[in-house]
Amino acid sequence: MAFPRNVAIFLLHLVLLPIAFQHCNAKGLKLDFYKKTCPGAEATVKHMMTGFMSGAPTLAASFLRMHFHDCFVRGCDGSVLLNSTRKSKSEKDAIPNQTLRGFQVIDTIKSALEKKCPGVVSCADILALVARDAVSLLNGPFWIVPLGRRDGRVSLMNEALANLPPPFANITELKASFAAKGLNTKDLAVLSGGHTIGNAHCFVFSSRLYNFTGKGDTDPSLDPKYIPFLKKKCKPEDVTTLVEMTPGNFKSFDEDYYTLITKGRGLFQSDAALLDDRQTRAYVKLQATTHGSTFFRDFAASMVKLGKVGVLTGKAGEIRRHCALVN
Ligand code: HEM
Ligand SMILES: *[C@@H]1O[C@H](CO)[C@@H](O)[C@H](O)[C@H]1NC(C)=O
Ligand SMILES: *[C@@H]1O[C@H](CO)[C@@H](O)[C@H](O)[C@H]1NC(C)=O
Ligand SMILES: *[C@@H]1O[C@H](CO)[C@@H](O)[C@H](O)[C@H]1NC(C)=O
Ligand SMILES: CC(=O)N[C@H]1CO[C@H](CO)[C@@H](O)[C@@H]1O
Repeated sequence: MAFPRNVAIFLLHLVLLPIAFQHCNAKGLKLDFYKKTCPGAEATVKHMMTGFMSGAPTLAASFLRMHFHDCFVRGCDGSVLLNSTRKSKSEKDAIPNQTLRGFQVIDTIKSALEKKCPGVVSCADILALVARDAVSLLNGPFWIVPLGRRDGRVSLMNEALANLPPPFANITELKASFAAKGLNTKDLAVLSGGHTIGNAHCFVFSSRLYNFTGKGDTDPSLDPKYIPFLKKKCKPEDVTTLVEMTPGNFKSFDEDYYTLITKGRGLFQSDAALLDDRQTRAYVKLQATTHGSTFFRDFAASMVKLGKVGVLTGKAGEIRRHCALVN
């Protein structure tokens, strides 16, 4: 008697599971999510971003990185924007986040949208739009952002440390870190190209210059001709100086990141590591030798994928009134 019933349940699962998964994949995000509830929301973000970017163009890089950090910790749920409370330290207080900038800009855009349509547009969606606008305003690619993310209520410092790959990660660790978010090896090669804009602090990579294996040595994978340039900028104990990711060109979104990597001039070990895997190396070489023939298209596609990682939709989470505080 039990046998056919188990079989029936098993078969039911076979039929229902793929449907459930399809639903999960779509995640309930939609292209015109705010069309009725907050028309013009996207245009407002774009308009305000254009203003902010003309005053402080270096913030663009921080917004792109912020969206990445948001999505890798608890999914793209705005958790990176929450302040610590008396009881618990939030993601903002984790080491990788100490260098994020521009939170006030997000708060300003949020208050404008709250005036326009209170309690409707999530902080997680604002961040996804701001990252897109930041890249396209630096003459990078444009992509359509599926919307409808809701905001999480939890943000934990230790989860940021556990989920964000460190700059000294090797290729195996990087691939595993991306795979854990449903992103493949190509996404890793493509999204690492985000390092075509912005700056890094000397302390992030200075061990590669001064003490790579604890013997006062340099990283052999770093172009020896590049080392004097970096040493001149970064003294051993420097904790404040910024170095351009792609010197001379860090404000333009283009394929020069890949060209530098082929020359052994990636700033972090995680950048150089892209040469240690057949697939990522092939991607780096392709973009370097074809002036980024597919980079923009690929970046747009991988950003849309990144923006869907672990999103809250429907009735999950909330729409925060202030991006730094849960309701
Ligand atoms: C693959 C693993 C990655 C590692 C290990 C990594 C690590 C880092 C580190 C350590 C910094 C320097 C922060 C500082 O010193 O201020 C940085 C900067 C940056 N990262 Fe990444 N990152 C990774 C992937 C990504 C991805 C996927 C994106 C976006 C698509 C991204 C975008 C950026 C940007 C734009 C900056 C410059 C930020 C600024 O100028 O303020 N990174 N990254
Ligand atoms: C969040 O924290 C920042 C930095 O500590 C502070 O400037 C800001 O006022 C806080 N925001 C809120 C809404 O409490
Ligand atoms: C990468 O790092 C992990 C852990 O730190 C180590 O076990 C592994 O051997 C390394 N892989 C490579 C390819 O270097
Ligand atoms: C280099 O690293 C080793 C091991 O971590 C440490 O003992 C040594 O003091 C470092 N040297 C310098 C010059 O920082
Ligand atoms: C932007 C931000 O909130 N940065 C914080 C990162 O963490 C340190 C302490 O660990 C804080 O002092 C910063 O304010």
